[in-house]
Amino acid sequence: MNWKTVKEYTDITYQKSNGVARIAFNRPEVRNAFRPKTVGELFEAFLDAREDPNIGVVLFSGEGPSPKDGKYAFCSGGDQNARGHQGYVDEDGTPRLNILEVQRLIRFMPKVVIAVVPGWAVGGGHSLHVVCDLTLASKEHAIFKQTDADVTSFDGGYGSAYLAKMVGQKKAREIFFLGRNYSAQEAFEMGMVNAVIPHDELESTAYDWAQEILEKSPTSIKMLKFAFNATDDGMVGQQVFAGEATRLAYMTEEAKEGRNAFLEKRKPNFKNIKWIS
Ligand code: 1HA
Repeated sequence: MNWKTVKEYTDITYQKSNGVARIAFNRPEVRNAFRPKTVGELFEAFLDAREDPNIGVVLFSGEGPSPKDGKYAFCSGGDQNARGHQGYVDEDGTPRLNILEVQRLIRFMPKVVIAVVPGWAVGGGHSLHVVCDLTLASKEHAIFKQTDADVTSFDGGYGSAYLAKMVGQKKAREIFFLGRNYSAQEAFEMGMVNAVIPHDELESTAYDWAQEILEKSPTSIKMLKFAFNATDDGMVGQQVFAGEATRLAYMTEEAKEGRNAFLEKRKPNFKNIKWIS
């Protein structure tokens, strides 16, 4: 791993190495809770990773441990100190729920996003790991917990409904209705974690998984991600998948003929194109 910092941020770290981007919360003293500034930085970094044609996998993690008590966290959700009357508020005074935009960016980016969970994944932080394509968790320190019903801030979208697709309705309801702690092993057995990794090997294992994915065909990975999503994403899922189908169609001779005919102000000639079944 030869991480190069892409840009210095206040609330996150953002690095790249050999086809992999690594984006991590960097507020370990509050268990990596996010405020609007954090979310703005996340959005910018994820957008950059999405647009970079050399990046195929994003590792999403949390820096740590906390300088206060040595504990690790992926993310503890919205910073309750920044929570105002209508949402999370920064210096500009505008109340925001903009973490949902980051969720959508992760969900719809044509690249694999892996949640690398070194410690607490709680509330809106739990929902973020749910929306990622894969989750790798620290054997010793990862703890999964849903506090939404404790703080009256409920994720009725991917955080709950998509979680239920993952672990089943009964288990998802237990997670939200009781708000208990679950170890990495328990989360693995429920089906919401792909692998439980010794803490010291978590980052290198995540990097290895990313490299393995990068050996695959990028178009296949992209189409598969959108195919897996489509069934749960309704018309938007269809739109995203269909957009990529259109891109593939653009590469055909008939698409070039259609475009050229328009530009040359003539009728298109599709006579030589075969109707392949
Ligand atoms: O659900 C949504 C949304 C839904 C729809 C649309 C938008 C949404 C946006 C956000 C959210 C949410 O994220 S709601 C859920 C908000 N988060 C929480 O309810 C979790 C609150 N934290 C905890 O339950 C615990 O801190 C913990 C289980 C993560 C860790 O416990 P631990 O190890 O005992 O540490 P603790 O002592 O509690 O915390 C360490 C420090 O971090 C404390 O500060 P200190 O006393 O050292 O000054 C603590 O206050 C701070 N901290 C932890 N989590 C947060 C936090 N400060 C602000 N906000 C936090 N979320």
